[in-house]
Amino acid sequence: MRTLKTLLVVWLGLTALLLSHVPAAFAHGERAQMPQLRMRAVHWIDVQVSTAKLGVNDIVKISGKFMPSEYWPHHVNSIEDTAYLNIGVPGPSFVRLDSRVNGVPMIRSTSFRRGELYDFEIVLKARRPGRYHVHTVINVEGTGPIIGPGTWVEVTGDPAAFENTATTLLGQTIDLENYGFGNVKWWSALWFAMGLAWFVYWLTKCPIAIPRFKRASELGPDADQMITPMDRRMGGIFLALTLTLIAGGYVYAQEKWPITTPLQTGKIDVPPLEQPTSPVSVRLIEARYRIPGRSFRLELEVSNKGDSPVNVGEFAAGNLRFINARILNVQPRDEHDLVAPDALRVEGAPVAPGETRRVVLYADDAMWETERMTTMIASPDAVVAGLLFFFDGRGRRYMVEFGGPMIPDFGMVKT
Ligand SMILES: [Cu+2]
Repeated sequence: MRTLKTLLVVWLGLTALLLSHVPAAFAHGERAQMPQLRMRAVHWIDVQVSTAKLGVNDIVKISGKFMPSEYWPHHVNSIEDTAYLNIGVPGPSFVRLDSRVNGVPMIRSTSFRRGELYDFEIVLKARRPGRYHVHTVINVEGTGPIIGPGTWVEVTGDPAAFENTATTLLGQTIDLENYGFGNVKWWSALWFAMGLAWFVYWLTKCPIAIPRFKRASELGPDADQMITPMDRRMGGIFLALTLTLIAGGYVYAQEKWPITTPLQTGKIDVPPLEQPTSPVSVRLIEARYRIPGRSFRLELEVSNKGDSPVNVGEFAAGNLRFINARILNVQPRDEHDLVAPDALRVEGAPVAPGETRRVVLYADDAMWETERMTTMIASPDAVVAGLLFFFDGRGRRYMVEFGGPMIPDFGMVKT
């Protein structure tokens, strides 16, 4: 027994020691999501955050485009069923004033079609000071949150100065920070008091709790004798009081607020954006991930039906962006922006007008490892997808999605 106690004390001490040395965690789960889900769910494009620093009550707008992948994994519920555009931040640090997809208000859920392009804008008002990693999110029913790129946003100022008023359809201005809070407190206290009174009444009885249960089990069908006429009377009083409070509360609310509208839970339709037909088409010949080099190699057949030669400027997959520095200059916005400004090597391009040729891409960067994308090699469904951004001689951009099986390369066999 003594040894056991000593062991327990040592174990508790060690646990406390370990816990006290855990470094502060800044990520909040974006890396925990399966890489296939990140690569094959939603492609986020040109996401902009209007400001990285603002005061309490100030507005920040998050806008951009997204495209649900054609390669959406079939083992999870589809974005074509029920989806909701959202923002992922820790705690109630902002309030959302407006969110729109292709101009349609996103108060309700909707569905998005795979392979289509959508424009979004979300308007937030800063509520609490702090530094937040703000992510776009699409919640898909049955699948969970599909997380978009994150940006650090710093909020300064006095939290007490926060204002959040709204005008109702009847023209009344209300403060959403505390509207109806008095009612919530009063009703909670009342029901708590009722419950407590009921509990205290039965505490005065003898025997109570487990001895009473034992006694009732012993008596079997005769256990009803334990209930006195006084118990029945108290039960009746409590029942009448409860029903009166419920009915009275209902009548009072009807009198005081005769006009109410129910919360809207229906679905709303969003027509996708018109997409111009792209002159560039792509067929994936082979995707390979070379583990020792953290190198993703894509072999593609690219056809150019346009009038100007095209080259690949960017390859984006799972919120990681690999840039071909010869074509594009993109720098990370902050220390956690997943952009590799010079990590895309292109062989076999540009592709001349009317030409179809083999193009090989190498996206080599430690981000594959640090963002935990490499666990895709452990998946029984190792299909990858991503977006390629082609640019022609006149600076026009064409987006093309590709997808297909990925072969891991352990660096053991010379190919
Ligand atoms: Cu984050």
